[in-house]
Amino acid sequence: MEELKRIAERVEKGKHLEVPEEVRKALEKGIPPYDILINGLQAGLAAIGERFKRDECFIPEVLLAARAMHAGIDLLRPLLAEAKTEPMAKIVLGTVKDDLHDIGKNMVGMMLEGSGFRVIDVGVNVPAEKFAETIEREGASLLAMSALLSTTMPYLKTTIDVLKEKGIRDKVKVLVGGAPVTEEYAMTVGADGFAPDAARAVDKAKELLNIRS
Ligand code: B1M
Repeated sequence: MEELKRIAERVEKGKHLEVPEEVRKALEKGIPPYDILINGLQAGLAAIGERFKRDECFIPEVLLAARAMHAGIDLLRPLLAEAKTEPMAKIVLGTVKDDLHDIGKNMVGMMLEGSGFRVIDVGVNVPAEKFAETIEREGASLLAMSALLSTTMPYLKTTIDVLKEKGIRDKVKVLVGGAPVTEEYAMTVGADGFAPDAARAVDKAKELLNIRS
């Protein structure tokens, strides 16, 4: 559909002022909000995500696309809530204790949300207990943790150990990432998965939760 294609293109190009206008036009044409979300906004973000994976664009372009997508989601959110659209799964996201870096985490969050997940972002400098409490309270099925410093990486394991102590480790998948984290390290701390960037974090989350897209 022409309207959805235009929305996807505007998102991909990071046109955050044009996206709401295009979304409004699509709504006026009677296109359902969920279609606009999936085949317009998400399609645009997925396209830039794929280009990012192939090293065909850079982080600022992904951030601009994510911002443009959010400008569209802001318009759709009340309509989607009315339609009781169920999000795919709940994800608790945060940067580990003693670590204040949040740019990469925010990118991961925006990409996950843009892909239909409900993201509960608990921020930066997050103690293990707070991760655990939020997972339990929200009934989340995935914990996504960022660590950006070699000194805070071990806290990924600390958090996973606390989940075990509280008896909730088996109820949640754990995905980790951040510049110093590697696949091998992720496995040694007992995570279920690792992703090197925000686009691949979405793929990995879907894989861990057996969601086909
Ligand atoms: Co800091 N910092 N910093 N810093 N900082 C780094 C990370 C560093 C590499 C700089 C350097 O020395 N070259 C270095 C870490 C060295 C190390 O430990 N290996 C460092 C240091 C040492 C520090 C301080 C200790 C400096 C000091 O005070 N002496 C201090 C620590 C503060 C603290 O956290 N307690 C500090 C502070 C800061 C600022 C506050 C000034 C600021 C953060 C602002 C903010 O985030 N709001 C800052 C910044 C901006 C950086 C650099 C320049 C950029 C980080 C960034 O945002 N990158 C960084 C150097 C660099 O990378 N060039 C540096 C862009 C972002 C999109 O990438 O976060 O890697 P990234 O996210 C990627 C992937 O890692 C992945 O997806 C994203 C891309 O798609 N990813 C995930 C991230 N989380 C994921 C989760 C997933 C999956 C993938 O699944 C859940």
